[in-house]
Parts: sequence; structure tokens; C-alpha cells
Amino acid sequence: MALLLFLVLLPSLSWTQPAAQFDVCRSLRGLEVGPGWEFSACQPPPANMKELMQIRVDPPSITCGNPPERFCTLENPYLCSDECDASSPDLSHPPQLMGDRERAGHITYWQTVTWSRYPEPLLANITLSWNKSLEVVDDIIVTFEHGRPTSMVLEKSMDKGVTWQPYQYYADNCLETFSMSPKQISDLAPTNLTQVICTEQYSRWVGAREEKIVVFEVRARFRVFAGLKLINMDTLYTQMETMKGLRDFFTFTNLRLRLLRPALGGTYVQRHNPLKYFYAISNIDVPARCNCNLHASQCLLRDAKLHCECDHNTTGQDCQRCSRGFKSHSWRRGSYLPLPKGTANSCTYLWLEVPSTSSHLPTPTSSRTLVGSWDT
Ligand SMILES: [Ca+2]
Repeated sequence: MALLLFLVLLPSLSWTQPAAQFDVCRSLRGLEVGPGWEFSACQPPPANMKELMQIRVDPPSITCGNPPERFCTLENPYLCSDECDASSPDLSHPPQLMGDRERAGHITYWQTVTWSRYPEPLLANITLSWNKSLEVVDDIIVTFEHGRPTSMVLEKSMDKGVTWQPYQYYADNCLETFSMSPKQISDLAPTNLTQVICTEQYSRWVGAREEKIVVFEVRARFRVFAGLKLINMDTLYTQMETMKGLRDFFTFTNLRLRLLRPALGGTYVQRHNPLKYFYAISNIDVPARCNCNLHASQCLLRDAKLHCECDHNTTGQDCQRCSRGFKSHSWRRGSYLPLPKGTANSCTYLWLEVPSTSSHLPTPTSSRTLVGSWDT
């Protein structure tokens, strides 16, 4: 039985309001043109997809607590009273604590082993999977406890983890770490908005408590077209339809964080005290909506998997093909254009013109026959 996914709306997102024009696929037509449905492009509302992500950490042994381990703080390296122990509910830090709902004032986090193997790099991959094509609608925010990494890469996959591509590089020194000049979104022009950049904004040491978050800036990219307060969403929608690669840039099925070097506390690595170097993540926010190719206004959780509730005679997890018998035209994605209602690009019945076999029938001399062109 399909379970209705109660999408957790993000009321703080200004995106949700301007997007309302595409929240409904169909409406009743006015009586003057006859009763019936009027179709338009549509998309499901955004949700915080952290509630639905599968988290995998590689290598699995990188998670702390087996065997139990002590760790210190960067600010006070002689304060080493904390312990990670996988066998104790109070002292364990498993991966699911990156996506849990926290009670107010109680921070829960995943944590790695310490850098006892220095100078061998302390590497950890965190793969977030939804098994569904999603469209990010606001900033992806990763919250680090005990300091942000000195360098890391955010990657994405659009084919459920078969192939990967970089999304953004993060380092305290982009040139040295990745041979890239440091950039910010404000350095980008509308024509190169989909460029993969290296930013130094979230990697410099400013104190573990002062700055905890690493951001993939989606809102700043939208602002380039939609304005500072995201009021001109029509411009963004138009660009999504016309600018090559823009829509794909915001689409993914999986994300991967490759943690390459932990926080160092603003100085060189002090190898006599490796217990103060490790990664700890308390939360990963992924505000996104199901990608339904503008053919659905709802996304449901069925057998633990997200599915679009397809309209416009389409079917498939992403409404990516025509339903049975509705293939008179090849499948097309819906369109935001023309604004404000967009175009449904529905699949339609497959009719064939065949000659009439009855001599009694008056003109027209042909009848229309529905031909089942069954989709598989
Ligand atoms: Ca948490």
C-alpha cells in the first residue's frame, strides 16, 4: 500500500511561495468553453529530503567507537575527557545522527576515529542516496561539530551512483589543494552560473564553535536571475527552460561528501597529539523536491522508495514516459513556459485512421480506432 508522504514543507523558504503557480496540475475549465479539465505544468512542493536519505559512510571502520577511543578538542588539546564508544547508546556516534531530528538543545552527531595514522590522510566518504531524481531548491547545509574540514569535495550523481561529478570544492587554500583559483558565487555571471568552483569561504579556521556550517549555495545562484529577494522567479523559470544545462545543474539522485583533511585549529599538524583531529557532522539539510518532469504535483513514498504521482497520462518513477496507450506523440517534459501556467505536454491517446467496413455508414468514410501501444 502506498504510504502518503507527508512532505515537510519548509515555510522559511521564499521559494515555496513563487512556486505555487506550478503546484497544481489541473483545474476545472470555465463553463463558457465547456466542462472538463485544464492541464498545466506542475511539480511537487519542496521538502527537507534529509528525512528520507540513506546514509553510507566509507570506509565503515572510519566511524569512531570500535574500539572505544578518547578524543580532545582543538581549542584545548589537553582537554581529552570525551569518549566515543559504539557499544554505549550515550557515547556512540553512528552515521544516522547526521539526518536525525534533534530535540531542542540536544545536538547529536556522527564522528570519525582520530588521526592516529598521520601522515596517512584521514579520508571519509559520506554517500547520501534517495534512489530518485531530485531538484535542489535551497542551500544544502552541512553542520560540522568540532571544526570544519580544511578540505573537502561535494559531488553529485544523476544516475543513482553509477557516475559522479564534482559539485563544489572547499579548501582553506584552493590553489594549493585543488590547483583552482578561489571563487564565490558573486564572482559568477549568468552565463557561467553552472561552473563548478572552489571556495575558501567555509574552510578557514575561525574556531570550532564560531562557524560550523559548510554551504552549497543554491539560493545565491537563483538570485542571479530571480533578484535579491527571489521575487522574479519568472525569469528563473524562463532560464530553466532556455539555458542549456541549468536545470540539470540543480538535479541529482545522490550526493557524496569526500572529506579529505580535518580541521587543524589554524596551525600545522601537531603529530604528538592526533586525538584532536577528526570529523564530526551533526546535520545535513537538503531542501529539494522530487523531479517529476513537470508531470506531477505529489511525490509518495511507496515500498520505501519515492515515486511521482504522475498526471498528464505519464508514468514511471519520474513520469518519464507515456502511460499505456497514450503514445500518439513521443513523450515530452512539461514546460514552465508560457508563463504563468506553463504547458502540460500531456501524452495523448493513440488513434489510427482506418477505413470503414460498413456500407451503411454515411460519411465520414473512416472511423477512429484506439490502438493499444502498450508501454513496458
Ligand atoms: Ca543530528
